[in-house]
Amino acid sequence: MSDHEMIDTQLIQDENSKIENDLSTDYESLGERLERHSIDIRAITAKVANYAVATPTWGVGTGGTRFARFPNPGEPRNIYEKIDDCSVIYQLGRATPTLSPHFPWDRVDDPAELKERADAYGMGFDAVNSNTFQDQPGEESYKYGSLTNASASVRDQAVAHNIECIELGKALGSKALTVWVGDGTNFPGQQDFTTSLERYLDSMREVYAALPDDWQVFIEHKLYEPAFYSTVIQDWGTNYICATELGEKAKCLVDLGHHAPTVNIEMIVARLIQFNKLAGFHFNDSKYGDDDLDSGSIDPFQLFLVFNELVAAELRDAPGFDPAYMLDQSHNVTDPIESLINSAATVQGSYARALLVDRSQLAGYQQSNDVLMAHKTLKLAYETDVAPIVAMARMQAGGAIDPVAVYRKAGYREEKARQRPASNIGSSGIV
Ligand code: LRH
Ligand code: MN
Repeated sequence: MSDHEMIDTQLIQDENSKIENDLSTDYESLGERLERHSIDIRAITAKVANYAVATPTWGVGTGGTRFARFPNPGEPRNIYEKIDDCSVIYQLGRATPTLSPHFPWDRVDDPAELKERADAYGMGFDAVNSNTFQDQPGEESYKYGSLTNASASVRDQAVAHNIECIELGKALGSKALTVWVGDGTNFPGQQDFTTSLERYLDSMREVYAALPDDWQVFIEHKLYEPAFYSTVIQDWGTNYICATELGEKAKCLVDLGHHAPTVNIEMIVARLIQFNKLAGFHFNDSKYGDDDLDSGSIDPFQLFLVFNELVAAELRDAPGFDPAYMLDQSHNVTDPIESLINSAATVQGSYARALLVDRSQLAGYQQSNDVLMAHKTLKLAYETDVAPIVAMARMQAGGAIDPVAVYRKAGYREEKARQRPASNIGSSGIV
């Protein structure tokens, strides 16, 4: 085992050899079935193998709510241990070669050290995330907002933080900054809607001006929380207006949990693609609010319908279509590593299913208003068990056919529990 692999590669090979024949049998029989629909399973597998989603560094710690957080044993205590844990997700699942860091949670004196640590695992950095939703010692408070705060000095502080994140991201090789602000109000009358958005745009124009030429800024909208009456960037419409106002380097990031339960998110995705403003995604799932549950765990059909729009855009080579894919989940009751391995595979599976849609047949039924057959064409792809494709892509990339089983067999969590003494039991909050 080299010092750059946390799981013994021999163990992965040994465990794969026990189930490889079953996988080949399942894969070949699925291949025959797809061939009857003139679909080449190997072409689909190659596309799935190239599909990547970033892990959130804040996702490998145990998540919590405002009521409590119940830390797992062997929690990562700093960004270096978080990168180690993310490398296990990549080594076993082979779908997550990049990390999305969050500052100041992941701030270190020399960001080059972080790059070195990730490089050693063959990993890189996706978008960096700023944080003007928590106060820092010795700084002005964001209690009444950050980029939209009535106080110019607080707004300047928030702008400076975002520019610092760009500098940290440059040192990591990142090419994008994600800006989510919790700014909003809890009472009607607390702030003027128009003034708040004007302040937001003025602040973001300064952040935008600091972007290197080859960078982008991802604006993340959210319906509510921490504000409970109004949120300045509350929906995709406001997000789109701001991204358009700022310029072509500004695009709209869709966090699946940031919409009211009944919202048609796949249609929002289609709109943002049509107008070349789709930045990418924070994948997770939810039933009520921003629950940050595992992707596809509550509404896998919605995730498939989102990928149906993405694959349609990919196949028609939609102008400027190059979304960033990231997970953004909070793991309150599972082992975060297991959840992230599983969620990355679930997202890959949604992509695989969307690739199986017979698009010329679908277009024909849509043109002839054969409603039922149009819907059945989508459902046929959705109801196809693509697990053999995702597992084959994983195995061929050197990963584990059954990554969670190998993770457990390796005893990684137990080993980390020995190495990493438990910290801050009983605290609350998402991280
Ligand atoms: C806000 C959000 C945002 C992150 C935070 C951890 O709810 O989705 O993307 O900064 O979670
Ligand atoms: Mn998010």
